[in-house]
Amino acid sequence: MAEDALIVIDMQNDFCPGGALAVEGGDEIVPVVNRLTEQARHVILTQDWHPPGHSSFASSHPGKAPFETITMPYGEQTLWPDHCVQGSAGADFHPGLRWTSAELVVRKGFRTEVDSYSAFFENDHKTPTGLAGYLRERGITKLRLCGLATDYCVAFSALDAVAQGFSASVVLDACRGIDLNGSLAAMMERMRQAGVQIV
Ligand code: VGL
Ligand code: ZN
Repeated sequence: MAEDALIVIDMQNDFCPGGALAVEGGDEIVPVVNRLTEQARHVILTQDWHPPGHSSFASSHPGKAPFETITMPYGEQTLWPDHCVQGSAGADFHPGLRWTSAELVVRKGFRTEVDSYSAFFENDHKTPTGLAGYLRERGITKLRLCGLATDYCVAFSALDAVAQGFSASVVLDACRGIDLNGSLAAMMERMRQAGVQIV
């Protein structure tokens, strides 16, 4: 039987106001996400989980500042402030998030040399997280996505979901974006073109 799941992306302290890579209004969506979680049959969370000195941190590249771009062996990479360091309070889920019912937490970005926005593949678009196989084995075919940030981890997860043959809808009320150099409009358009439903 076809099953559906809610994928809650990176609802972590560092992406909320006061955090290292705060997304405006990131904390406002917590009650909305909690409501979706209550309604969902299956709940899966992702957790951005970087080792200290991760290659996506501007601090790992002398002379570079956060939000600049560098070329990595796998392509362009935006540099970020140090965030979601493994085991730090910033990497914890927002304290108001109700995630007891979650069946799986997918950690990503834990390899020093490659960043990972998507819940499915790292930014080399080759290294899988294992999520697609997990969902297939469990007969889950329909995904709803929410969380932070709309134009990075949520969008890349939704794009990979449809590319992997899942149906994907993004619940915009339960997302907030970073919007770096027009990234929000650009990623919304890419999602629409790819067949991601925006609700
Ligand atoms: C994210 C930038 C860096 C996200 C994660 O969750 O959207 N963005 N790491
Ligand atoms: Zn990150």
